[in-house]
Amino acid sequence: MMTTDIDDFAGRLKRRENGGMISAWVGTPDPFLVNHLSQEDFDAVVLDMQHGMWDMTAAAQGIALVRLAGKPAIARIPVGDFASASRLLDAGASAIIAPMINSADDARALVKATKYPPLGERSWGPSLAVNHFAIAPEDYLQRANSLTVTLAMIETRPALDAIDEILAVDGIDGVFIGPADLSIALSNGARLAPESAAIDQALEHALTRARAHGKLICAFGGDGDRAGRYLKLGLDLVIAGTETAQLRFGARTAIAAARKLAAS
Ligand code: 3PY
Ligand code: MG
Repeated sequence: MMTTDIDDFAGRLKRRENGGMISAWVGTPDPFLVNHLSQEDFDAVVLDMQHGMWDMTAAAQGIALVRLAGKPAIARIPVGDFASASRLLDAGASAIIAPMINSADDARALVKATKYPPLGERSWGPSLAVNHFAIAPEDYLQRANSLTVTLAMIETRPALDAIDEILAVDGIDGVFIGPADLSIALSNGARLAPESAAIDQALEHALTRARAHGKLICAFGGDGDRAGRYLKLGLDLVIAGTETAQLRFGARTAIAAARKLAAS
């Protein structure tokens, strides 16, 4: 059976091909925007349904367009919305990022929705996924647990304290660090400081623990520099800013270049 880059997403992540992956991150619920970003040299595209405004129909269309570009689509679900995790996998998502997973119980609830037995209780109905993966339903059933990746977000104190228990849950493929929420939690609400020494320390600890469990570690980086530092540290998949940050950075850079040339 032929294996595409999308089918082998989990394997490519585990092998840390190309020094780790860089994914786009899109909150604006527009499949056409996803179509444009998918043409850039990203390894994957995240649709953010937690803080972005995606509904299920638009997300399913977005997933299709990412896949059309030959790349894996990842969806971040709203907090505790595990039912949507199953639906997004049914629509062909290659990975689910679940925010605020603070305990082994949270992690087990996530696995229940994202993995078929014996790992979980994902309900059968991969209507679009079987088309996207182009395999027979029986093959999809056998392979889905390893074709798709379940990532638990670590972004609170209880999550950091329970990171070993979370990583030990069968069916959790790895953790995804949320530096913004984690910085708010660690400062008890005093600061939004995703690029601080406290976050670096937490990240290094999480990296050590993830490796001890043989699992993946990913993180949100606010820009390219941050993403580069995370990759250098050894993370498996990183974000290099939101689509709106990248759009506005591009606009500012173009305006500044035009003004500079005009004034010279
Ligand atoms: C965080 O940094 O808290 C995130 O959830 C990344 O978007
Ligand atoms: Mg967060």
